[in-house]
Amino acid sequence: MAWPRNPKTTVAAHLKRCGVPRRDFLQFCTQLMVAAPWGLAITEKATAAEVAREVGRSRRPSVIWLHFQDCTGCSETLLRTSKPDLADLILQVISLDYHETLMAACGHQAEAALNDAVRNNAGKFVLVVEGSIPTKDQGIYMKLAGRPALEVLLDVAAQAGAVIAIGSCASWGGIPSADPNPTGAVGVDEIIKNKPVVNLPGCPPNPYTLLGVVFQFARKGTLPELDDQHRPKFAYDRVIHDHCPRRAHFDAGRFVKQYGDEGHRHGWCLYELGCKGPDTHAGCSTRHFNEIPDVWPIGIGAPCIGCTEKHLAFRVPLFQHIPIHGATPPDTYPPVQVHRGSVSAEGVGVVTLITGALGGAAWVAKRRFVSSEEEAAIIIDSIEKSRAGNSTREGQ
Ligand code: FSX
Ligand code: SF4
Ligand code: F3S
Repeated sequence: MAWPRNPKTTVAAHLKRCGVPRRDFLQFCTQLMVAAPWGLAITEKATAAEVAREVGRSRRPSVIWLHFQDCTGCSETLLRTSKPDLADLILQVISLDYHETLMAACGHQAEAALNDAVRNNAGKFVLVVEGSIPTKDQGIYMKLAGRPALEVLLDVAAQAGAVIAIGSCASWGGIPSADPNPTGAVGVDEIIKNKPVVNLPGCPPNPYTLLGVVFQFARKGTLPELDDQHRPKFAYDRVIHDHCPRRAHFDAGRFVKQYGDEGHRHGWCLYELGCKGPDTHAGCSTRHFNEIPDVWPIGIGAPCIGCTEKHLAFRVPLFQHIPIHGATPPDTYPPVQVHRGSVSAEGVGVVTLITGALGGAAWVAKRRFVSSEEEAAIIIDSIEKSRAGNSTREGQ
């Protein structure tokens, strides 16, 4: 559906026309409140009924969703709710005007659908990007309709009202950027420099974080407060370790030594299996997936891999311990025997490369007067120069 031309076409009017029960809508709004207990303009100090009123008054936000190098897990997390009605409702409250994996169109029809969606909603739509962008070898590792993904991103983002990078891949490269990063995968904010990019890392992230940001933009025209990595503070303000149900076991020195041992069966702390929870900012420990209690990595007995942190996930080996910077078990408890590991030289190289690329690409943002094709070439050139400089330094 296109962006509603009639200003009276609000979320509430649309839901009423579609016969969606108010109870379901209130349930959806309650989930938004759980995902954003503070720091989101539409839920701050509000009751469920007030949130429903705010969201109901919004025009259905137009969302254009681009897929690059990813596993589609971010789309899945949006649609795999425990109750099918809720997934339907999510697709009613937003106007998902383009989404390659959900739409029936393909080929030329899909291209036309993207062009129409961008033209009809120019300046107003929320661009959601899932997946990383390949920049190596002129970006040839991913093409859409014969054009490198990088060019498509530049074109669509230029017309967007807001840009959201959903998932770790779109936020900072994610899995495709793991060493040796064969496609030169980077996140959206290394490409788009002339407007703010909201990063929602997680592999996948909580879908209500996305919906909260989309509705604040739709209702208030603003974005929530972001941290230094452009993540909304309302969802990434705390480390998992501080709100982990296994924390009492950590403090008492009760650690799982291997999968399936007695401690594992009793739900003890996973630190010695490499859990990255003490250094990972995310809300998973209190906001579980699919609205099912305990459906999150640690809840099902797997250590956190730090999927929201670009210095951890796919950089630091799964079973490697991380240093504890905060509280440690009291001396009276058994000590935590750990090998204080460090990030590999390769891992540091990747991070340095990305940082260098970021600086190199920054000046490119000022050059919006060139075509997206030329701009893509300039960005690739700057990233490759940075990469070459990095390898020279490593070889010395
Ligand atoms: Fe997958 Fe999304 Fe991970 Fe990446 O989520 S769940 S690989 S963050 O881009 O599809
Ligand atoms: Fe939970 Fe991991 Fe912290 Fe243990 S180390 S308390 S499992 S976050
Ligand atoms: Fe990711 Fe750790 Fe949560 S791996 S999903 S941040 S528990």
